[in-house]
Amino acid sequence: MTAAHPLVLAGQYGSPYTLKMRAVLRYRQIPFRWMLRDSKWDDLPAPPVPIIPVIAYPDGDGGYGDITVDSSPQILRLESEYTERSVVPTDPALAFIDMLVEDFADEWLTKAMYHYRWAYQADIDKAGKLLPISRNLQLDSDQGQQMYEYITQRQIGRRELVGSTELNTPIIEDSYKRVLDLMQAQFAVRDFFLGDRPGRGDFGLYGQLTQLVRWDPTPMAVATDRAPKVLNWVDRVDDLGWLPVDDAAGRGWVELEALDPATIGLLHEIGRTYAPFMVANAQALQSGATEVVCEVPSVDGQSTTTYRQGPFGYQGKCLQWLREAYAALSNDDKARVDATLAGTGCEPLLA
Ligand SMILES: N[C@@H](CCC(=O)N[C@@H](CS)C(=O)NCC(=O)O)C(=O)O
Repeated sequence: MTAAHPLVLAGQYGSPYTLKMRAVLRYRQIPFRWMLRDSKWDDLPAPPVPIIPVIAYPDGDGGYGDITVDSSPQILRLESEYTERSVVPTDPALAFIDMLVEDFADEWLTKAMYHYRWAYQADIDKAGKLLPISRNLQLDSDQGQQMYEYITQRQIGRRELVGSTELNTPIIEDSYKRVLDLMQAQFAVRDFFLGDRPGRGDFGLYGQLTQLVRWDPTPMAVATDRAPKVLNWVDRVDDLGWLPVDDAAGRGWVELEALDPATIGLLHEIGRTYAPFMVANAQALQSGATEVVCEVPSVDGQSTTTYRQGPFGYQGKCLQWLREAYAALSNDDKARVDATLAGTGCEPLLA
């Protein structure tokens, strides 16, 4: 693939997964052409599922070949095609932890992103005004108002689907604040969670945080007050094409047995929130229950709060992929992952 005929990344500025993939491509120095999805420049064939981001591969004949969606498989495909500046740690056990962090960001932290955007009036207003313009800068004010009504009503109506309800609000918002605190603490030690170079998990967190700390006013104010380093980190990760990386095997990654305290703290946060939710979700899908119900412990472990939402099929698949990745590890690496996750609350994910 040449710079003259590169990949196309199609998405939107208000989409966490789009900006996640743009940051991966930039960091990896992989040439790509940016395309605003659903704009007048968008000439892509329909993807397999109508979501963003879309990565389109050239067919070698001036047209489009493979049309892909879903950021984690997109990252893995790029790993198989380009070797330099990999985002997957060379140690398979550390790579598993990285996958877990990415999935937490994509499947749990995204609840905070959706919640803050569509639960608070200032955030609803901003998104309702800006999202339609991203597709068409020539939109007139009548069309803008119509789109505002359409988008805000549709998105607010979907809040419950991802668990953004009154009951779950303290759980979702506390988890967001906890992630901010852990990141603020981590950046006192180093720039990323698993080393001096970014992994999949960092890009997953970055994607959600582009919206939370840099776009939506309510969570941005929380972050500015609580974790200013996270705002600056998001600015940095937006384009890490300049970051020097030593590609010799294993260079730049931490030892699994010597994770930083805030990284361990993040694993505890994953075990406190995402783990009970993902396990209960898989059980609900299996039993055909209409509701996922789980208990989420408080950060100090002194009490629990009930979390409820409808079952989510895609997140059932995510847990299955995680379990398959664990099963594919050697016995020695499984034991190292087990030792790392012992006491974090993540254990039921692998049971
Ligand atoms: N698991 C997917 C999630 C992608 C996703 O949910 N994209 C959202 C926007 S950020 C979307 O396209 N939603 C449907 C829509 O906007 O119509 C990934 O990692 O890429």
